Amino acid sequence: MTQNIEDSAGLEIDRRDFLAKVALGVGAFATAGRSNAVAADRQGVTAQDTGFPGLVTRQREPKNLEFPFQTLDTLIVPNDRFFVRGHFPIPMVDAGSWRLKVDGEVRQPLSLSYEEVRRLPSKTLTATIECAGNNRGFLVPKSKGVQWNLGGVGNAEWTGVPLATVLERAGIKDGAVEVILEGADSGALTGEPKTPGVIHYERSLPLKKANRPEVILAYQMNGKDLPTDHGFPLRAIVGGWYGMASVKWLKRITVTAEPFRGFWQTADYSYWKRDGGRPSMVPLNEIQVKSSIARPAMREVVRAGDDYRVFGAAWTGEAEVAKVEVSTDGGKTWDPARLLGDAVPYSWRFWEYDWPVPRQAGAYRVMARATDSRGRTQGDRHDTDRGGYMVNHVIPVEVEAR
Ligand SMILES: Nc1nc2c(c(=O)[nH]1)N[C@H]1C(S)=C(S)[C@@H](COP(=O)(O)O)O[C@H]1N2
Ligand SMILES: [Mo]
Repeated sequence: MTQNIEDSAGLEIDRRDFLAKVALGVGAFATAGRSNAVAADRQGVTAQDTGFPGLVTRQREPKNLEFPFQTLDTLIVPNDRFFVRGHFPIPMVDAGSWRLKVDGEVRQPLSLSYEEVRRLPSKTLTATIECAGNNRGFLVPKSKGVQWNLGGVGNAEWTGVPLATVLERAGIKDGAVEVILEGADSGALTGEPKTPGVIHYERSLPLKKANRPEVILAYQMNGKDLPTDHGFPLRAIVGGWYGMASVKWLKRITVTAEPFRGFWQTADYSYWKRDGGRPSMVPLNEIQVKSSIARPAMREVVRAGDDYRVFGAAWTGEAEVAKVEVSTDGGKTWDPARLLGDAVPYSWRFWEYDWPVPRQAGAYRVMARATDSRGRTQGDRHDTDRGGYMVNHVIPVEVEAR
C-alpha cells in the first residue's frame, strides 16, 4: 500500500516535469527560437540555438533546417516550419528581371517572364518532399553529410504549371531523352566530393517522368508566393521522387539527347544499384516507403499502465501506402495501425495506434513499419549500397515507462 502511494506520487512529479518539458519544447516552437535547443535535446541530438523558430538548425551556411518531427500535427506543414535543404548560399532572385529559359533539343527555345509563367494553365498538387538523406543521423557508423534526424521531410500544397505544358510549348525534338533543371544558386565545394570549380545546382529528369502530371513548376506554396528559402520565384516539384529532383530557384531547362552526367547526378545523389549482382552507380530517384513516429518522441517518458496514442506519418514514392504496423515488443509481433483520412497520391498519410503501455516500468521500444501498394516494405537495417541515402529501415523509438 505504502509502495503504491510512493509510486503514484513519483509518477505525478515525473509527469509534471515531462509536461513542463513539452511546454518548453513543443508549445513554444511557434514563438521562441530558444526552444530549438530544447527540442533537439528531446530528440536526443545536439543542435545549437540559432534563432530559426520552429526548426532545428543542422547547418547555418549553407542553410539546412530540420522540421522537429515530434511536433507533427497538420497534414500540410506551414511554410515557416517546412524543412530547408540547400547546398550553396541562398540566391536572391529579382522576379522582374528573371527569365525561365527553355533550350536544347527543342523546336522553339523559350524565355518566359515571371508574369508569363503565372499566366500559363496551372494546377495544385499536394506533395511530400523528403530529402534523400533524411534519417541519416541514425546511421552507425556515421555517414558524411547533414545529420538529419526524422524531420528532413515535409508535405505542402504546391501551385504551378505542369512541366509537360512548358515542354509542349517548346516542342521536344525526336531523340531527346532528358531535361536538365538548373537553379540560380552556385558555388564551389571543397570537401568530399569536390565540385569542378564553381557550379550551379542542377539535376535531370528522364522525359518520361518530366511529362507526368505530378511534375510541376511551382510558384506558390500553401497558397502563398514561394518563400525565398523554398525557391522563389519558381521551383520544380517532382512528386514521388526524393527532394534533390525538385530544383529550387529554377532558371533554365535544357532538353538533352543524352543522359546528364553532372555532379549532382553522379558524384552526389547517386547510389550503388545491383542488377544481377553487378553494382553500378545510378542517380537517386523514387522515394522509398517509410513510416515515421512523431509521438512518442525519442526518449519520451510515458505513463506505465496508461493508454498511449502512437502517432505518425507514412509515405512512399510512385505508389500508395497500403498499411502501417506497429510493434512494441522489439519487433516480435506487429499490430496494424489505423490509417487516417484518405489516401492522396504523392502525399503522406497520418496513422495512429493505441498502445496499452505495460504496468511494468522500464524501457520500451516502439517501432512502425509501412508497406506500399506495390508490396515494398521497410527493412530492419540500412542497406550500405545506398551510402547515406534512402535511409528507410525501421527506426525504433526508445521510451521509458514510469
Ligand atoms: N537550386 C537548388 N535546388 C534544390 C537544392 C539546392 O541546393 N539548390 N536542394 C535540393 C534538395 S537536396 C532538397 S531535399 C530539396 C529541399 O527543398 P526545401 O528546401 O524546399 O525543403 O530541394 C532541392 N532543390
Ligand atoms: Mo535533399
